[in-house]
Amino acid sequence: MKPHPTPARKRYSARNLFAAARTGHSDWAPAWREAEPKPHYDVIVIGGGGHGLATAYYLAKNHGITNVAVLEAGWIGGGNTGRNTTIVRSNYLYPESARLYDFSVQQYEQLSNALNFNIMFSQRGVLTLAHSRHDLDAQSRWANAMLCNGIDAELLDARQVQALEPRLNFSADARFPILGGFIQRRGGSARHDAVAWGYARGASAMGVDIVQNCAVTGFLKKGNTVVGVSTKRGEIRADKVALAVAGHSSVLAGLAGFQLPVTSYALQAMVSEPVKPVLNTVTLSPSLGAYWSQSDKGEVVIGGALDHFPSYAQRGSFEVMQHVVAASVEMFPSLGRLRLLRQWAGIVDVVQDSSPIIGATPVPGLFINCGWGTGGFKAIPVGGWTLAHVLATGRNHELAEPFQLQRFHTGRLIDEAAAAGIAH
Ligand code: FAD
Ligand code: PYC
Repeated sequence: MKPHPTPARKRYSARNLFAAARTGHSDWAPAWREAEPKPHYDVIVIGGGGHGLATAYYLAKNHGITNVAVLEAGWIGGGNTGRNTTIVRSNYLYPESARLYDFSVQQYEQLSNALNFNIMFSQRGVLTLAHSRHDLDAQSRWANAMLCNGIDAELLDARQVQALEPRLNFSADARFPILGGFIQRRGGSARHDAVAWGYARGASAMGVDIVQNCAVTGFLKKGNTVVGVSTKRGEIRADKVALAVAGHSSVLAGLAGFQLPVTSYALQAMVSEPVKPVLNTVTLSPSLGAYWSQSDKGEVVIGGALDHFPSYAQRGSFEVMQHVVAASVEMFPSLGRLRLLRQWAGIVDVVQDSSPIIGATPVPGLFINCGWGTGGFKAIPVGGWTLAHVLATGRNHELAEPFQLQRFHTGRLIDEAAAAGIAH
């Protein structure tokens, strides 16, 4: 075979880029090893989304446990991690959530360095709009709670919001007038694929096996204890097994023999054709059920609320799409001239109090990270960190202690529905 030209000698015209795509990148080192499953591991993590990959990475990095496999039914990052709108923020209401999510934002602030992989973290500020007197009152309570929890928050009047986002609709006859809002300036967005790929590369370099196209179809048990999994590629044994399968948590829990307080819904998003920079922040209108940001490529990223019925179909309903597009044109009239490029959905697992579950399950040997609903991308570092901690030490990480499944027996729920960017 003719050797591939080295990048130094190669001319990158569109023609030879297409040629490279056809012939394969023979001079391009894969970022992680494509592993064959071994018969036994110390830990199996089911689900190669951000949370599963981060769990494997922190098992190796923080605890020196490298005999680990991540088993992914499809391709890594192909679930919600690669389908989300990448908002990162820690503007939650209760101290337990503030600690959890802000730890995650702090990890995001250093993640490109830690992984030596550019995750394109951009702290452009997360702006929440107020359209009524009640919105203003609720947001001042929200921002004050954040300040009490040591999280940055600034209340803004209408003039300050307009200075930040001049394309918002401030006309006198606007259907949803903007009276003000609040901003978390440390919030922003990151490149979703890069987060998955960065953790995968880091974990793989430390010895973790990443096995794609390996759906888990059942659990191997000794008595009631999980001692491994059956997969489409055979049985694999392990001392401990962890679930990080957003969208399918109740399905896998059912296979293992317990129930979760989880309902699964489709959540959709869409992007416009790319344009020059037009949006400065990540802007959310919880009252309208829509939000907007602009990707580094220039696409306007637009999202909305959950579909109103439980579903495992990875497509959003037209009804929600229509509502979100109408809200977008109302709030940013100039967006009305853009064409939509793509629309898609992911399946999110929603828990009654809109907070996650991280820790042991009722089945010995089996642990879980689930229930992030519409908001778990921002939590990938802390979800992985705390799940790795309980797998490695047998004790809950202090950040995860309030987020045990047990809370549905004790009644100590942490109701964050009002602080979810998009209510769930
Ligand atoms: P996933 O990335 O879904 O990974 C789970 C993996 O498990 C999948 O790859 C799946 O294939 C695999 N799996 C399932 N069953 C099996 C099996 N039997 N065997 C093996 N593997 C299996 N969050 C934010 O913080 N900010 C946002 O702006 C935001 N926007 C969103 C917008 C949309 C449209 C959607 C859908 C979600 C959004 N989220 C957001 C939520 C966020 O995407 C998720 O909470 C997060 O990605 C969950 O990560 P995960 O690793 O747990 O799950
Ligand atoms: O978690 O910030 C978030 C969010 C907004 C929209 C979807 N998720």
